[in-house]
Amino acid sequence: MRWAATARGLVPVRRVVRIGVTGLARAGKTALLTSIAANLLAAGAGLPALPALTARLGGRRLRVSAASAGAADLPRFDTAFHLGALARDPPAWPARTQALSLLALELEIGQPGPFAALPAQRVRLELLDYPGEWLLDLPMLGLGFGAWSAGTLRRLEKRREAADFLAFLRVLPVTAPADEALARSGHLLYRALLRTLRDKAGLSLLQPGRFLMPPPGGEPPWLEFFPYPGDGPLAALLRSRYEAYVEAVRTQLFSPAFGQVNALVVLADLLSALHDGPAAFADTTAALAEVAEALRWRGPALLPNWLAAVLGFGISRVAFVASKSDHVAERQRGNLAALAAALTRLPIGRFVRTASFAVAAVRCTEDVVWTLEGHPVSAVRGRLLGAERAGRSYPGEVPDKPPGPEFWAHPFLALPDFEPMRLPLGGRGGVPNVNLDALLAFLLEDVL
Ligand SMILES: Nc1nc2c(ncn2[C@@H]2O[C@H](COP(=O)(O)OP(=O)(O)OP(=O)(O)O)[C@@H](O)[C@H]2O)c(=O)[nH]1
Ligand SMILES: [Mg+2]
Repeated sequence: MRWAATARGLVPVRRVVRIGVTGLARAGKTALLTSIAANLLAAGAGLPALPALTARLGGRRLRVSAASAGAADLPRFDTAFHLGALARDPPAWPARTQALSLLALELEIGQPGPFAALPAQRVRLELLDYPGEWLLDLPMLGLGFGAWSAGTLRRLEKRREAADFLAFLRVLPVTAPADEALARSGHLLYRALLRTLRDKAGLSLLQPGRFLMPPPGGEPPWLEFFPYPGDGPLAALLRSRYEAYVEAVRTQLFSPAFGQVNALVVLADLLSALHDGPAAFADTTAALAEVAEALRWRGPALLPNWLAAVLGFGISRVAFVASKSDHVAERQRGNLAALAAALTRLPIGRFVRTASFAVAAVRCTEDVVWTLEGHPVSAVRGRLLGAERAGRSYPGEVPDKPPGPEFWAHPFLALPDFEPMRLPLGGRGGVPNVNLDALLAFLLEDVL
C-alpha cells in the first residue's frame, strides 16, 4: 500500500482500479456489472454474497459504497435502475446498451490483524460497460486498410446477404475517382449489410463496430468508408478515413476519460454459440480469437505490453469469461472455462495475467440430477421466461476444446431463456450468481 503525508499525518493513497467489461453483443455485460455492484454492496454490508472474496480478505473488514461519477465525462451506469428491474416481480433483464457508461464504487479494505487500527486502504473501483459491438474495433488497431478490406471481403464472399454490396464493388473500377457520392453509397450499403448480418443472421465478427453502435456526440464525416480492394483515388480517400477511425478508437481506448483500463473482462456467450450450430460457433470463436490476438500483439504505435507494465499502466489483467454458465450444471462448468481458455490460447503474454472463468452473473437455475433414458445426468432447473412453473433443462455435454464434426452430429439440445430468481431483500442481499466471487478475486488481486 502507498501512503501520503497530509496534515492528518500519513494516510493511505486512494487507488483507482478501472476494469473494462467488454464482450460481444448480448454476452451479458450489463447483467455482470449490475451483479458485481449488488454483490459487492451486499458483501460490504456483511452479507455472505461473495464467499471467495471474503475468504481472500482473511478477516479484514470490507466496506463498499456507491461513489460519485466524479469529473469523468462519461454517463453513469444506473445500478439502481438495472437492479430494480431484476428485483421486480416478474424480473426484467436489461435492455440493449446504447452507449458507454461508468460504474464507480468506493471500497474500504481494513488492515490485517495487528494493524487493524490503522486507516483502511481506499480503492475507487470503476467498471466500464461497453456496447458489445465496439469490442471488434480492437483487432483493427493492428491492421492497415488493405489488409482489413481483404480479410473482411473474404468473409463476406460466403454470405448471400452480401450480394448487393458485392455487386456494387464489382462494378467499381480498381482506380475509381475520389467521389463523395460513391463513398457515401458504398458506406450506406455496407452499413446496412452489417445491420442485417447482426440482426438477421446473428453474426458477431462485424467491423467496424462503431458503424453499428455510433460513438457519442454525433457522427464525424470520416466515418464514411467501406472495405474496398481498389488502388486509386477512391481507395486513398477511404484509406484516410479508415486511418482516422482507427486513430479515434486508439485515442478513446487510452484517453483517461474514456478508456485507460487496468484490467479487462472479455465476456463470451459460448453456450449460445454451441447451441446455434457450427457457423455461429465459428463466427463467435473467430471474433474471440481476433480480440485475444489484438491483446497479444499490440499495434506498433502502441506501447509494447512489457513497457506499459514497467511504466505501471496499461492492461495488466485479462479475464476471458464464458457467461450464463447457469445453463449447465456444475460438472460442466470446468469444461466451459477450459473451452474459453482454449479458444483464446491462454496465457496471452508474460506481462499480462490471464485466466478464464465460467460465470453466471444472474443465476437463474439450480443444479438437479435428472434420469434420462435410465441414466442420471446433471441438469439444471429454473423458471422459463413468462412460465408459471420451473422446468428442467439438460443441454448436453460441454466440450473442453473446440469441438470436431462428431460434436455437431449431436448438437446442443436446449438453451431456454430463463427468468432470474427472485432477489433476496429486493436486491440489497446481492444477486445469486455462479463464480462471480472467483472472478472478482482475480480482478482485484492487486488491491487485496
Ligand atoms: N441464464 C442467464 N442468462 C443471462 C445471464 N446474463 C445475461 N443473460 C441473458 O443474456 C441477455 C443479455 O444480457 P445483457 O447483460 O443485456 O448483455 P450485454 O452484453 O450487456 O448486451 P448488449 O448491451 O446488447 O451488448 C439477458 O437479457 C439474459 O437473457 C446469466 O447470468 N444467466
Ligand atoms: Mg449491455
